[in-house]
Amino acid sequence: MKRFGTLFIMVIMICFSNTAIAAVKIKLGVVTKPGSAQNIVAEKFQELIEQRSKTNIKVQIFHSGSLGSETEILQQVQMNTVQMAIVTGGPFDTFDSLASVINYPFLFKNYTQADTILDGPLGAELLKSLEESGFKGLCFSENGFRNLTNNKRPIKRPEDINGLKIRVMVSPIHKAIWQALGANPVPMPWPIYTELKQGVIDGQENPLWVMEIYKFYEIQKYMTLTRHDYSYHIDVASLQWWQTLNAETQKMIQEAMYEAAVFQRKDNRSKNAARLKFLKEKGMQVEEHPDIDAFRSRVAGFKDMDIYQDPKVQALLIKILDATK
Ligand code: EAX
Repeated sequence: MKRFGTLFIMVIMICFSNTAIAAVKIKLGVVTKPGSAQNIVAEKFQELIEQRSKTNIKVQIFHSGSLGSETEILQQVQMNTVQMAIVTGGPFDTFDSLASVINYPFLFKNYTQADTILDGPLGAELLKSLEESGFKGLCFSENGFRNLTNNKRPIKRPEDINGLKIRVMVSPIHKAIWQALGANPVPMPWPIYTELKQGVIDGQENPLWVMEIYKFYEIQKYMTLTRHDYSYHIDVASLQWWQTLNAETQKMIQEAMYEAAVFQRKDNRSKNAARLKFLKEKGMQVEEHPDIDAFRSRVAGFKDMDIYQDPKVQALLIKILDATK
């Protein structure tokens, strides 16, 4: 009877240690400032997880570059000095070449395709692969489709871009895209307002919310709706840290982050029409119907590029290209 009692207590203890939500403090990094897509995900996640864990889990958001560039944030996540981050797809492809697949130009034609692929098994393949570089990939949120702005001239066709100095993310594939489009691409970490203002660069490309939140309408006259790239964020945790959490805590974090991501994507999409109107009212001259076929044909041979020759990368690219035909 006594032995049975001890066993019973042990079983109860094991159950509790496996189900209790760990008391943890999470440092979460984003490079952008409040109001930005990344911050909306971060704040929603903080709200959900603190509520559900009854504040056992506390989140401190480090934003506006207080932890350095996106590359530097990712390095801190690898070392577990920062536990979580919402980071734009661009800088990821220097950590895991599989990320360059999603940065492929004109890959997703619409949001449904993006959601289906990224929330499905192909997205899961990329998230899993990140473990090799020390990240626990949780899910995807979004910047949105990227558009070109510049301060020199209206752009309708790739020829109009010739020689423009366009800032690109620190990503080999983004650099290659703008080289192929005839620009002089300048890789540079975020933020870039000062460089645009001083004319160190002529233009940049980003989704509409960036032009509004970062007030690019003050310093960029022309915008072209090129939608050349669906810009995603990967919402990650430090793998080293993740492995210290019990299953129940992991599950709660995973679910809260996914809900935050879905909330943010919807929020972002619902605001685009108003943003376009706002930017025009602020005086931006917008080319809404550029010659997209001409842009596409400049990057048509991209799957033969060196970046995509690694068999693992090529295999994922072919699967996604097939699924997005
Ligand atoms: O989200 O570096 C970039 O162009 C990103 O899109 C930026 O972090 C805004």
